[in-house]
Parts: sequence; structure tokens; C-alpha cells
Amino acid sequence: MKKLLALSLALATVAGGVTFAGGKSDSAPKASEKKLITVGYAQVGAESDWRTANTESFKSTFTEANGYKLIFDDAQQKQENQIKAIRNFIQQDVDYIVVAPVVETGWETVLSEAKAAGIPVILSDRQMKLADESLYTCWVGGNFLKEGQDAVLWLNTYVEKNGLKDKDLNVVILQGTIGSSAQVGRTQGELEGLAKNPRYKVLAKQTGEFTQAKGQEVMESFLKAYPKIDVVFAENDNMAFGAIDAIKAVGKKPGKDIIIISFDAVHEAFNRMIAGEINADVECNPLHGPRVAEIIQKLEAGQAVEKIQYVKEDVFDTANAKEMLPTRKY
Ligand code: GZL
Repeated sequence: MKKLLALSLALATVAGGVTFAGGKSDSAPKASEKKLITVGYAQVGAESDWRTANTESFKSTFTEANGYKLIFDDAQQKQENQIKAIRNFIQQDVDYIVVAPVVETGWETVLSEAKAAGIPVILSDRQMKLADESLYTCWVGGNFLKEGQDAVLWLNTYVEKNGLKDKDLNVVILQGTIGSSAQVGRTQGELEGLAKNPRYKVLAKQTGEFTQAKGQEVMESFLKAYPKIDVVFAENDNMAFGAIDAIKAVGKKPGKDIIIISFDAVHEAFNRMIAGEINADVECNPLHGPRVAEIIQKLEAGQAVEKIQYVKEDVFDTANAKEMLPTRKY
């Protein structure tokens, strides 16, 4: 209702010859009096270094000094908690709802409620699978399929450079949260790429829930089940850190006896690449706060925004980690 009132007021003022909401006017409110834009952010949880950086990016962007009131919710990796948070945001009649959906499906009902309330929904980080694409305004995040493909392309080059072309390589995959778009895309990219080379034998894949503890536990089980593992794909850095601990515990050298390819490229992962424990890391930039703020400012100004907005991502490895570390922002 609030939005309808604001809209008719805006139209009335424009009709009255005075521009409103972003136009030039001598009666424009002073910055201090300007109404804050309320943003409800339904965050996945606090499961990884990447998530911590992502949360910090939102909290440092959506400040009162920048003209926002941020209502932040940590769902502890549970979809039901995110759905509750979205309903709470609707109750509070926020101006925008931002969601980093823990998994891709099961969102139609609550997003329809947001649409009925006239509250735009912006997706950040992970994606949703929706029959009705009008239920969200736009999405910004990493290209997870390409990340998985780039990880295998790096392995192909490594194999070529290190004379391993004629060797069978046994591969295991520590997957992210099953059903999250980050896991779905990375796993698809990895499996499609590995299938192109008969020398790559995928022994097993299992979720480590994007956490270090679970990643270590699953890697311990892989090491018990398979006497020869040559390559680990860890679908985030925290699971890679857990895998490193498990590999060291059986007296093997991570990065040497077992190649480790990880995702996210957080600060600590650069330290591990410099130490030679992680061989390569596919970047997934978490700094979405400023990107979402830019989208909101465009929407406030009545401008159209791109539906799908991929962020730029690179691949790092032991050869460039030391030189790149000082440039890293998370
Ligand atoms: C990727 C993000 C994933 C990270 C993990 O955009 O959703 O979730 O790769 C995080 O570290 O837990």
C-alpha cells in the first residue's frame, strides 16, 4: 500500500510540474532527512571464509551513512529459515529483498508473496530455478558452470606440463551443498570436462557442505576407501583446507602426492598455494554488496537492470599466487 501511495504522490508531483524522486527540485529533502532505503538480506549462513567476506561486503555497503537500513538474517544453511526471513521482511514492508538462496528450488510460494506485496527481490550469489522468472528482478554472481570447466582446463595444462599425459589419474570430488547452484554448476563443469579424457577416473564425489570439518571427514573416508588418489576437486576453499589436514594425517603431501584444485580463492587459499598445498584455485568473487547497491540505485531511478549479471573471475595457481596476494580484496 505504501508503495502505491508513494507512486501516486510522485505522479501527482510530476503532474504538478515539480519533479520528485531523483529529479531536480528546490524542495528536495536534505541528505540527512532523506528516507533510508530498507533492504532485507536473507544470507545463507556463516559456513565459509567466502560467506564471511560476502556478509562483510553487504554490511559495509548497506549503512545508514550510505542511505540504507539493512535488516540481516543468517539462515544457518537452512532453507526454512530463509523462507521465514523473507516473510519477516514482507511483514516489515522493506523496500527491497535480497536473497542468496541456499538451494535452487522451493521458492515459488514465498516469492509470490513478495511480488503480491510489491517488494522487488534481487538474487545474489546463488541462483533459483523458477518457472516464473518475473518473481525476481535480477541476479548477480559467479558463473559456476564455467568455474568447473576452468578447473578441469587447468588440470589438463598441468598434466601436459608435468609429463602425466600417459598416466591414469584417480579423481575425487568434495562437492558443495547438494542442490545449491554453486555445487550444481561446478560439479557439471568438472564431470563434463573430466569425461573428455579417458585417463581421468572419477572414483567418488560426496558433499562436504562447504565446511572445513565436513570436508576433512569426507576426505578421510575417501583416503580409507581408495589407496591411490591423484587429484582432489574441492568445491570451496574451506573443504580444501579440511582435505589438506586429512591428507597430512596419512603421511602424504598435499599439492605433491595429491593435486588439489579448489574454488573461491579466499586469502588463506593464497597462503596455501604459496606453501604448495593447493595447486590451483578458481576465483568466485563474494564482494556483491556494491554490485547490489548499484542495482538498487538504478531501480530507484526507474532504470532497467540486466536480469543476469556475471562477475569477472580468474584462475590462480602456485605460479602466480605470491605475486597476486597483495592485490586480493578478500
Ligand atoms: C559461491 C558460494 C559458495 C562458495 C562457498 O557463490 O555460494 O558458498 O563457493 C560458500 O564457499 O559457502
